[in-house]
Amino acid sequence: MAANRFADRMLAQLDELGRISESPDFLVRTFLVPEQKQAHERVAEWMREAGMEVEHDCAGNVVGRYAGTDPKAPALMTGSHLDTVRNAGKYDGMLGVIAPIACVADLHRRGKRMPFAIEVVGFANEEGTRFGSSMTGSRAIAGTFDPAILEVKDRQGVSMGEAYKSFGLDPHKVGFCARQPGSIAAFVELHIEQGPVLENEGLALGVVTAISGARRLRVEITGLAGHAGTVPMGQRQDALVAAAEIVQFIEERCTGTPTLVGTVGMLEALPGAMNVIPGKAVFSIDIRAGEDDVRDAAVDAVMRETEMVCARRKLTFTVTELYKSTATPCHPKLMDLTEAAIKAQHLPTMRLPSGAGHDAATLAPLCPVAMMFMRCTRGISHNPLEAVLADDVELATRALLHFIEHFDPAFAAN
Ligand code: HGY
Ligand code: MN
Ligand code: MN
Repeated sequence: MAANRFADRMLAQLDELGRISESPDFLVRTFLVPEQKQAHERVAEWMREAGMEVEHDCAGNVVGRYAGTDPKAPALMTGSHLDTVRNAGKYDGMLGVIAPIACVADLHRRGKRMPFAIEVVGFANEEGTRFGSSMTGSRAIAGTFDPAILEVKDRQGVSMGEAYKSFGLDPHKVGFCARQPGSIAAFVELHIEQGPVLENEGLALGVVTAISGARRLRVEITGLAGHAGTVPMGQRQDALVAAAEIVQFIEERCTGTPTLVGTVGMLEALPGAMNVIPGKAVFSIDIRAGEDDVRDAAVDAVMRETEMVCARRKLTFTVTELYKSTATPCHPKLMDLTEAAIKAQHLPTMRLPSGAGHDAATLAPLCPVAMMFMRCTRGISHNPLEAVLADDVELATRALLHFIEHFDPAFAAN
């Protein structure tokens, strides 16, 4: 067991954040809700205690900055997201914010400054749980925020723009927190693997090679609501049965191709009564792959199938693309530094791709990126059973601190 410099306090902080939820029954902390403010303010306190200047930026991120000795040097940015899915675990995202705060606190305690500033970001809306559209906070910082997304509405019909106003932020200023190219030397993110590979290999930490690109769409199929008892089976325009055919097709089309995955996470039959033939079906599609062309070919196939099913059943449909990210490679020299940082903890390691999306991928247009994965128990995530080992948390934080203390902002040129 590694002596405990970091893990005990970090696990207590993660437990505390895990209790800040919109539901008393499970962890859910979405976007532009009071619980986001509560969590961000708590994180801001920990950032200040660690010697950082803190800002709640115009996109809703919380940003801590630990100045370096050379104010002209580009900063090293690190962090992850503070929002969650519904019925979430308490390490997905939050670990990657609490760990760098612990690293900076350690530098601060030693009175050490790096030649570059360190920025720790708690990103808003990485998951997209409330509006479907995700990565808002990191897109804003990367300078790729699309204001059209402000029109997207949540299940209550509240648009993201209105939610920004209710939260106390000006929706027209979300893009103002974009960083100047060259001002950030690199971004590194510590995150649980959310899969079983490290645990199966008996490894605590891994080096991420690339982050899969995802596409998220919302499909709305319209048929004809009718009486469940009187309309003969051959004369129905049942939107839900059509959706079911398409869901089945998605599984078939996405099975058997390495790194290609397809998921329907949300499906709603409307009007939603037991004795009414669904006149409308609304469902989500999430398709990802390590290569964009593999993913896009699958999306195209699903769209063709949707057209055929709806034509055959005399239904209409609309498709809204909510999110699209490209597959993102991590920078080779940052992968080497990540690997060296893990090996400095006297640990074996491996390199592996990320099937999950991360803020790191969104920041790639701004600067080179790296990710370090930490084992999670049975690879479970997006689930309250998400769990980690204290020893791994300790070793991951030490490795991240090693990365920070050995980082050279001019790495790409050397
Ligand atoms: O969906 C994802 O890959 C991430 O959890 N946002
Ligand atoms: Mn997640
Ligand atoms: Mn995550």
